[in-house]
Amino acid sequence: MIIPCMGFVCPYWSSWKKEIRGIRYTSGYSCPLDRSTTVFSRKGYSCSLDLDIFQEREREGILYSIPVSNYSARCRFVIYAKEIPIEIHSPPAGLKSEEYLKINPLGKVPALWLVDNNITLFESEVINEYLIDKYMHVSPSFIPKTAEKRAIARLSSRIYDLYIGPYQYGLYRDVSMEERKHCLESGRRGLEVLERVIQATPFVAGERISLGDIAVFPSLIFWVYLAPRYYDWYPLEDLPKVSGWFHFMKTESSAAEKVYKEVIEGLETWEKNGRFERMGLKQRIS
Ligand SMILES: N[C@@H](CCC(=O)N[C@@H](CS)C(=O)NCC(=O)O)C(=O)O
Ligand SMILES: *[C@@H]1O[C@H](CO)[C@@H](O)[C@H](O)[C@H]1NC(C)=O
Ligand SMILES: CC(=O)N[C@H]1CO[C@H](CO)[C@@H](O)[C@@H]1O
Repeated sequence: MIIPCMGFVCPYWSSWKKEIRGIRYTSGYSCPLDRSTTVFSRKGYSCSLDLDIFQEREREGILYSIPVSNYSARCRFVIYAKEIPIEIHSPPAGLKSEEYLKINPLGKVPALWLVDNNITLFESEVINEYLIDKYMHVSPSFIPKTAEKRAIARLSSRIYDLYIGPYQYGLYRDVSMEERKHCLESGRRGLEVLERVIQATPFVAGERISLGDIAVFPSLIFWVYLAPRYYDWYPLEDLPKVSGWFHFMKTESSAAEKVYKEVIEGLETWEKNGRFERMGLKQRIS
């Protein structure tokens, strides 16, 4: 894959000086990948390079994922955005099958199997940190520029995982009215905390997309889609930063659009299969 880069937008440039095969890059900008098949054609501030890292193998691994799964969606986002050659499969024979438990002993999605060393990773945040680390040089980096912004990205993700995520089942599981009310109120408190923390300029942690955006975005689709439809309740009301950010994220990139579509289609399938009618939701609410 030849990726042409121009001027200062070249995502593969770093600002250190380097001599590559006898050519000195006096501008102070050079491609950080020093691989034998890397091709440079220099003309002012432009270069192009052959990312042979993507040609060595047909695939780097397999991500086990389910389209509606908000946690799997986090990892798909990174794979789509960086165009990493990782295949995306459903768990073979179901989440709790013997076959899948050999892949992820927790019987959950996502899980990532790596061709190279036959290692399997699970836990979405761990998989994403691995992908971001491994493919650091492939844009977008998902790494904010300062330590403080990186901390805000992690804080946003943590707030979701600890103070919003645990209540999400109240949106779509068959639970008592009381429990549902508790879930929605608790989730809303988590969203209010998020409002205090995120920058929304335009991303969670400033001007660069980060793990914080990817951790929260797929899950918020559940709240924004289901709550008004079934509970006549608007979870992002009076949260201008969170709602502005969420609506920005929907079309932020083709990766974001793809993830959004996959999760929405998953929720629509639930509706078509009568999930909410079986729960008696419509009658109970009205
Ligand atoms: N902490 C895990 C959570 C993964 C998770 O709960 N996945 C859900 C789908 S989004 C799942 O597989 N649930 C099936 C189950 O827990 O039995 C992560 O971040 O990957
Ligand atoms: C890969 O790892 C799994 C699980 O540890 C093991 O069962 C399998 O034999 C390994 N495959 C290879 C080719 O080493
Ligand atoms: C459908 C789905 O994958 N839902 C998951 C979304 O996240 C919550 C927790 O944050 C999980 O409990 C759900 O399983």
